[in-house]
Amino acid sequence: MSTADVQRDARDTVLHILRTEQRFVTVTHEHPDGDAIGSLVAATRLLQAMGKDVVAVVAPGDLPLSREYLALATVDLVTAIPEDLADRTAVFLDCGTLDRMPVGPIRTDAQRIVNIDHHHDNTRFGDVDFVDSVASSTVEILWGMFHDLDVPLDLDSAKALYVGLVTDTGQFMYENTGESAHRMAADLLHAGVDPFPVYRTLYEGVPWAKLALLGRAIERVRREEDGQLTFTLVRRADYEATGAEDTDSEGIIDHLRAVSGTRLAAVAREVVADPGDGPGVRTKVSLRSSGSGIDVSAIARAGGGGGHPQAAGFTTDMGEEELVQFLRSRLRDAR
Ligand SMILES: [Mn+2]
Repeated sequence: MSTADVQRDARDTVLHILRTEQRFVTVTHEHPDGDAIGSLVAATRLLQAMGKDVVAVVAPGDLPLSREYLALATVDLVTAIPEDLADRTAVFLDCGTLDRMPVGPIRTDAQRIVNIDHHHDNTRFGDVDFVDSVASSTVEILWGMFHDLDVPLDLDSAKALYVGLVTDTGQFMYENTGESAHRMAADLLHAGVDPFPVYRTLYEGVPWAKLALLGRAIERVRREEDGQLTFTLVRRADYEATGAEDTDSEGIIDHLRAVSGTRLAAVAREVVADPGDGPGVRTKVSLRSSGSGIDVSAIARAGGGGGHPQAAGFTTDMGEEELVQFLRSRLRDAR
């Protein structure tokens, strides 16, 4: 079978399961971004509209949602795993690997796993995997499913889909933005989404602490390999000094990526390790390519993570110097 046939088969199988099964649990990846929350909420609403019994589960550490996404919580997001998990189909959304889904028992104890995602390096961990790496976002796949399943788009679902679309396409600026993403946007506006308030909520109303954190990160930028690598490290001390939260580091990388000459942008930020990983601080590294042909997901995989060719990340115990040397050598190899 051709890849297109395999894709169509997987899609049909997923649609069949969504139509015929009655009980579901929906989940997404840890530290959910706009596409993760958007696809979780939209998938839950889609199933509810079809009369299904569906429980949307998030990790305790992921509630409350960050400020930008609070308005999307138009379904109950719970941290308790349903007791009848063994009778429920788990729908994983926007999860490239099982490791990214923090609610352990759902990986092992659900009746079956349906994996809906757009990461090209998705590990295909599901009983059914619908991975469409051409889609800009997981919400774009779900948008298609509303149409395939003849479920009318209500305003709250459209808003959830829109937030996922806007965030995963970098406001329609990344390379994953195609005709389909714009058609989807038009359809969501037709369903009643008002883009300006969404933009305001996502990108304005910026807490001062976030801008102060950006200032410290920019001050510490390093330009390596003749400016082809633009790197910064956000330390715990920066969060403490500014009063910023972990999620306030989002967006710093776009400033680095935009610098002339940059082929690889990297933001490392120190995070307090999960209790299960022992005491101490680990470093999360986000990578972006400037569209210059570097596959940053390959670099991320070499560091133990994953992602998309243009946007990826990994978590490491490397210190700053070791990390910069790692990125420099990977950048040289990518030439
Ligand atoms: Mn995504």
